[in-house]
Amino acid sequence: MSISNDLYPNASLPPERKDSGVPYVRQGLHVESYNDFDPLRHVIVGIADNQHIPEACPASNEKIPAGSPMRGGKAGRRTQESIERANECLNGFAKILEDRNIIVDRPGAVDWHERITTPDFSISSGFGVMPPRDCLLTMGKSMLMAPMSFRSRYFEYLAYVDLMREYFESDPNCMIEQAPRPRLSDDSFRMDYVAAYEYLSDAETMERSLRKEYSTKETDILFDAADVMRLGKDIFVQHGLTTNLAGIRWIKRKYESQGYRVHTLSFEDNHPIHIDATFCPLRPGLMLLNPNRPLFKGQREIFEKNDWEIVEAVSPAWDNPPALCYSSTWLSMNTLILDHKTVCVEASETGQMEQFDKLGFDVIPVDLRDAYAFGGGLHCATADVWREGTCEDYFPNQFSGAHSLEHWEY
Ligand code: DAV
Repeated sequence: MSISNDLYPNASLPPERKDSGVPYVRQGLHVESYNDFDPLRHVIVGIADNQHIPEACPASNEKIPAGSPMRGGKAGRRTQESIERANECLNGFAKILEDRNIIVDRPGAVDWHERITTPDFSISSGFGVMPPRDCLLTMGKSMLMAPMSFRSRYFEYLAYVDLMREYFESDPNCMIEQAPRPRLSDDSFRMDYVAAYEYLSDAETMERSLRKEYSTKETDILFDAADVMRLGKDIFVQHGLTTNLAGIRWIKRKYESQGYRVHTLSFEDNHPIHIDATFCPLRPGLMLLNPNRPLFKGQREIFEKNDWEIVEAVSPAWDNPPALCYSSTWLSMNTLILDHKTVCVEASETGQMEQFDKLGFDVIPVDLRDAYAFGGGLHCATADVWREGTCEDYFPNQFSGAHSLEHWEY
């Protein structure tokens, strides 16, 4: 169906195509990235256009605080005013990157207002495409569209299909891929857990999380791309409410055959969702850890045995996230690293900026807080297309144990 440009003023237009439908080559386009810190050359920055708050679904329920209007009470289009303000932030961020000669693409337009119905479920609307990081996993010269575990995000990959088609035509060495599609039927979730969640205390949800029991079961192969942390040859995947063990096993089987080594990571966190406000690589040899979400026992070892330093992030500047926001205040540590000594940090996070300064980074403040509610921070709002650099071995000292999948199998 054709979509009014008025509703999607910031979306990229479909690429110019030959009569056959083949997109014209974009000269010089290059797809390649192995980590989050090598020099950034080309990136996708999300948009807030026509974003909706969908009805709660089994997977999102676990993340949305009990009593929040986002449980369904507020389902519908976000206010025009909040959409415009979020776009002002996102467009400002894109401009900062472009001024540094980084190529910026934006997602395409998809009608998020439409009800989503599959043979297995139905939900009031889609979500939007502010956080491309959740959906797109760039692994070397391939870009993979993740399965996703929120029902409202089932079709989110559609916003990237035209871009991916253009990348595929323009870089003869790149590959575009789609992970297995999940069903997300009621059988994919622990529905009793979903129902009980409303009434559980923080201590009870923590206990369940430590037992590694989440709303998502092992029925589908599930992962969000933002649960995957790329460090050259070594890939660390967080097991939590958006990524299950089948998802990790799929990632392992797919990428280990290409020479990567895939490890699991778990943190003491009530509702682990996406690793990028929990454990973030800053440059080779340096990690930033959320002090409220310690690593599970034994999981520091691989970092320590390979001379990586783990520093704890300072407290966020805010006591609460903005209204109607899915994420925690720890978006303070969700930054975009431009190279080994330059980092974009949200402009109100003064403590976090100071910490980066002390760690030897040049800090670029970026006004983004008013876009947080649309899907996250600076890292969430971007997806790598190209970073310079090659696939390095940062962990030559390998050992089996706490990071292997077998450790967590049940
Ligand atoms: O701390 O709420 C946010 C990550 C969003 N991608 C959090 C996790």
